Amino acid sequence: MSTAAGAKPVLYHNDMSVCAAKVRMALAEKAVEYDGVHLNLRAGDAQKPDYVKLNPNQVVPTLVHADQVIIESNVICEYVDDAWPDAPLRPAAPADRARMRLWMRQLDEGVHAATGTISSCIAFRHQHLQRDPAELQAWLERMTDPARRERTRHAIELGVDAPEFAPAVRRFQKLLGDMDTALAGGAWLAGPTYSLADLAYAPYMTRLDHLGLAVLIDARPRVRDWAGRLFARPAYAQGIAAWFNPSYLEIFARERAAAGARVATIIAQSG
Ligand SMILES: N[C@@H](CCC(=O)N[C@@H](CS)C(=O)NCC(=O)O)C(=O)O
Repeated sequence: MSTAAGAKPVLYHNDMSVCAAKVRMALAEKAVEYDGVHLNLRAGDAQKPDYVKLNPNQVVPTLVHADQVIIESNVICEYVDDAWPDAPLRPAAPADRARMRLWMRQLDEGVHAATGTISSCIAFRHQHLQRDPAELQAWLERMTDPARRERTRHAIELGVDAPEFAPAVRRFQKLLGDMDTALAGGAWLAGPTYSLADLAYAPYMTRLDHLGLAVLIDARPRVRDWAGRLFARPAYAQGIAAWFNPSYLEIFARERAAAGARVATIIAQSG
């Protein structure tokens, strides 16, 4: 299949990165073969000069295909759909396609940052706290985005007491409420057809589950049913579930009960 679009692509990614998982699922939907370069984010691989030349934002994923470097997971997903057009992942109807883009855009406009916050506050902080403090400090200093540096620092130092934690949980409450409304009007987020909008949210729904926030999904039968259909796709197994890192699953399992109690309080308070 990959030969249809010429050269075999190279994906710079990370097993547990939600943005990278999204792109792996898109590639799996298209049965595109690729060479993967796995980055160890905790070791600062995304900050190394050779990688920064490809991705100046110091993040995964990056797709290199036919000498072209494509960054930003949503952009990469659309690129994949353009470069391997069989089995389209974008709706044909213009209004559905516009809705698809609005869903994807929300990820860039707050939902991804909220995911980083809840992931770091509940789980990833425990990985960071085991690092050499000077090395951790240097890693934070090298982050080019000051907002990301600030919220990461708070998450590591304060956990679920970080000022960003409750707003991040509330952002997910709003998101899932909006999903519930959308799914009342069609089987998939952008309308009657499965699209990049659905695929893009698959790793985020998984992260909620891993972090003990599945209650937000389970409280909404339409969202629960949609997530079930999403998780049942072979591309989900191939692009996402196959990459679960056992050491991360162990941290999620250890930390999510305490976090669940805090989340329940935040949900109760926001009524
Ligand atoms: N807007 C970017 C966000 C990418 C992003 O934040 N990636 C995270 C992993 S999900 C990352 O690489 N973080 C770098 C690090 O933790 O060092 C995209 O959609 O590609």
